[in-house]
Amino acid sequence: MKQRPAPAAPAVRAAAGAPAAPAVQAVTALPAMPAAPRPRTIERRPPDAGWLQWVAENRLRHCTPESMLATMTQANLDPAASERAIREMEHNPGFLAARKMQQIQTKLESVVANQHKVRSLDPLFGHVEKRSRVPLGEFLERYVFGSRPLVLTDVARDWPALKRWSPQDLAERFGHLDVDIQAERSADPNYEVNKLNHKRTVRLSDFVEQVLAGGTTNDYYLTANNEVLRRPEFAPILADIGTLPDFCDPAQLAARSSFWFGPAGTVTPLHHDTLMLCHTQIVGRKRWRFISPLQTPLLYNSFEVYSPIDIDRPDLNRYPLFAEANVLEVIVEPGETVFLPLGWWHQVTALDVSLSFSYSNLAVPNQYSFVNPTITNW
Ligand SMILES: O=C(O)CCC(=O)C(=O)O
Repeated sequence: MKQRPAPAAPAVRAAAGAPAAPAVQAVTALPAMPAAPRPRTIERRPPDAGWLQWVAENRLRHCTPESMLATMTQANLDPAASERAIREMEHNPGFLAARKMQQIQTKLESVVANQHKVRSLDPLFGHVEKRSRVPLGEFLERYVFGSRPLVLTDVARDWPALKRWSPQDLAERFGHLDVDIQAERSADPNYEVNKLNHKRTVRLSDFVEQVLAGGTTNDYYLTANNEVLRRPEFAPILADIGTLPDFCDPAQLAARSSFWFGPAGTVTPLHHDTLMLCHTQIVGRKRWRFISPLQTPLLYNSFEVYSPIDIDRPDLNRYPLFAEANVLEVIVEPGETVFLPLGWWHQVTALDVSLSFSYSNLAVPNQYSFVNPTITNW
């Protein structure tokens, strides 16, 4: 705002006929005064297109007209125009179409919620089983087709990787090679969604040193996106993988496996994959948290395969439905293998410096397409 100049000081004069007044010294220069604050006129704008969409969305979320009007008035919108916009929305053809589609979505949500209710009657629901020697037929029936996460304790027991792999071994055998890691994650709450911005190419020996010296942190992580196993220089890593479980196709291992390495404290945020996979812990432990795909409506998935919820610090004011989610939890030890059934949401935290290996070469159909939302301004 432009400052108005302070008004000039009036000249001081003695009134005619009045008793002589004591000599008054004329004030010639007063210090400049800031302009007096003018009473603020609040501009009451009518709701624009963005606000009309806001009205429609919040009405669909069952907000009351009164609460919406209060928010709009607080945001300095014209109360009469806001009240009219809220009232007229009830008859807007676009809004009425959205209401129809919402009914279909609500029906589907009630169908999956009921499926979840029945599944959670299983006395073993809520618990991630750890098992060895699971016969192929039972594995397929109970865990793959039955969609239950599982930890297999024996399938990797004889892998050379378990004896050989360590950060030092990585540095000795592959330290001269460059790898893509994710870095500077701590400064970005959306580091996984923005993973391409965090991609850095580093010398593996330097990264091993950083992990060993850096202590517990989520700042850097060599994740599945590194694609190192597609490079011939890293073939010895695959040679350390022993016999695969009988439900896997060994011919597809090189094309469908990934390697993970990072410090204690890495967190892979809540997301779902679009295929089933196994994830074998070679060094260190990880905490896996799982949520059934049947509870997807509680996870506010509005962008690709991600949920905005951090299971460690859920913001229940913003995401109240999450309070109803059943979170299954298991700590996976070196030598153990997680089986991740299709579509299960998971958040994974490394409890130690960790090396692990994941593979999706299941010998059953394992390519699924999910229709993902891409709403960035939810
Ligand atoms: O180990 C991790 O940090 C994440 C693992 C994961 O999300 C996966 O294998 O799909």
